[in-house]
Amino acid sequence: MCYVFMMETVHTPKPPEKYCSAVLQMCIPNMYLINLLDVEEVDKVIKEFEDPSTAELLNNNKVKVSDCQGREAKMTIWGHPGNDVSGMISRSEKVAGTCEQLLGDEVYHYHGKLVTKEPFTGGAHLWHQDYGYWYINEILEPNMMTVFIALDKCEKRNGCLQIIESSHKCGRLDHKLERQLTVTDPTRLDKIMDRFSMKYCLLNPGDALFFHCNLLHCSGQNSSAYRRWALLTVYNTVSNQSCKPHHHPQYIRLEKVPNTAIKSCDKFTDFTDKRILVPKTFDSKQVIPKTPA
Ligand SMILES: O=C(O)CCC(=O)C(=O)O
Repeated sequence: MCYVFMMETVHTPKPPEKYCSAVLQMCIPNMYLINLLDVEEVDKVIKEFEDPSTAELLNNNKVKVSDCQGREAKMTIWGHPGNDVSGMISRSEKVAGTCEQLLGDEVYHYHGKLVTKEPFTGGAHLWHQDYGYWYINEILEPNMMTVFIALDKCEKRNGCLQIIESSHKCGRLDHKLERQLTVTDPTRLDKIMDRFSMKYCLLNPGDALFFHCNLLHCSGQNSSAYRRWALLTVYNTVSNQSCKPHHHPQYIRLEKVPNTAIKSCDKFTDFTDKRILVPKTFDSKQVIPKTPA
């Protein structure tokens, strides 16, 4: 496994040593983790999401939001990692354990999602900081992060992630609601773009980007013939629970698993424990019944 820190371009075969959150915020602008998942692991999670019963469940619960460019951004969101293959990824040492090291505190699973951009129709995600959303949920500190895991090749033509390097150093920016999308104040965004560089995150399946919740990011539409799916998994720190109950879970101890649990997991259709967010109501308490194996 090879870690590449953008900017510093440090290649190291080992997971990073302990980083405190100040280091994450100030010194590690963005981090690519190349080959987070190997081919077998990627195939397993894709097999899970393409399984007809899982696909139906995911499709029936897709959150669809206008991208203000004539299409919709689509994703299925769940609260808990669960015991299926994707849950093992979110609970694994190489994902959750790395976030714990980077954030310098015990982490819990804040939510996970499958973001789907289908060929020719995939919608865009406008410029935002994830903390732009989570601030509204009354989470007081930006001590949170997202792991973006490419399940398909991510290229410019199919709407890869774009980031503004080091933009998390600007702190939390004002966001406004564009239909249902939370987007960064455009005047401030222009100024940030004059000073910081924008990068396209060109990723192979299994590559991942670990990024701070104040890092500005977006992604374009998919007008190509190539699907772009990504698994995103989000962590909050235990001392940073939200002040108000909302559609994402409060602290529940994350039962981490060894990395080998991804390959040994044989649960492809069991979403019982994941608590899928029901889009219309945003009522994550609704329990989706177990789908037949
Ligand atoms: O998957 C993408 O292209 C971006 C998703 C994203 O930024 C989000 O869900 O907050």
